[in-house]
Amino acid sequence: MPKILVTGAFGQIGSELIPALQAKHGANNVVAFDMAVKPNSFDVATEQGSIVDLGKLKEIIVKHNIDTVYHLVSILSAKGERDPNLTWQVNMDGLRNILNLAVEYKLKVFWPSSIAAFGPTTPRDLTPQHTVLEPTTIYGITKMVGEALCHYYYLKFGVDVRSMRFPGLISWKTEPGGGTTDYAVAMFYEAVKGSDYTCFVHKDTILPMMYMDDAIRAMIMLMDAPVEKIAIRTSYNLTAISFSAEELAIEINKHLPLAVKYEPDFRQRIADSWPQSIDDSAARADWGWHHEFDLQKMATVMIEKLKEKL
Ligand code: VAH
Repeated sequence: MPKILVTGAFGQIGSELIPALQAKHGANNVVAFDMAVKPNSFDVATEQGSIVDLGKLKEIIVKHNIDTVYHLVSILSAKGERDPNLTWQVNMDGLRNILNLAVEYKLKVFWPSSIAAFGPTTPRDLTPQHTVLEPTTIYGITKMVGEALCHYYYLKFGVDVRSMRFPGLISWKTEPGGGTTDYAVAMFYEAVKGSDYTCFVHKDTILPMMYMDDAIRAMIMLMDAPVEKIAIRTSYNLTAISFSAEELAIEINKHLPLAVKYEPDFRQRIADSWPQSIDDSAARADWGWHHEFDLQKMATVMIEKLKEKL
């Protein structure tokens, strides 16, 4: 059984990845690492600290005999624009710490990149696996450089680091924080609360999105794939569904009344710099990726789950 460390454990992805890893590998084989205090809803061994604290990370890896890391800590795109230096420090120094520890302790690493690694000069429709990476947000820059760094550590030190470029992730358990794609989650929350919603991107804004269950399955599939199937060591394109903000509002309206006003702010420019749809045929061919949630199925489950939660 692997002994797994999840960093950024109580964020949007971590809070769903932890129970999935515990179910697969045993509750005691997963250790959570986060700056935040463990929420009561989690039953998992927890270490609190900062991702830039190399000494602390080392201590945890030795103490728990860690051999696998899902490194999820990240400041997202919108929040990142408020403090580019901090974003660089957390996203880049954090990743470099994990990669250096991977060399020292022979760790297998998962690290999420994002479609934010792309920029306005990237082809926006069916964005190819190998294409222009000229991101215009600091978050996107940390993803672009992070991909190159993962590739480098694989080539130079043989680190088994695996990565995928996530689209916007939609989930009900823990809200995202500070991302540009957060509007898609917020729309569901407001609909279930019976409130109106003011959307910070234009109604015609189309972005690639994915339901969290698909994202969790993708991470576990990628990490389980035999090593010879992993041909890409920068980061795999990955996608599920693309829809506009208005198409999402219409879909939610089939279940619940929701009045949406569109008042684009600085996040519009970020959204406009990203692809609208992604070619993820390499992930499908190399390790069998396929998505299960389309817009209808995702909307139905999101509303059902949020009704229970709220
Ligand atoms: C963000 N959710 O909005 C992230 C994501 C594709 C976007 O990486 O910043």
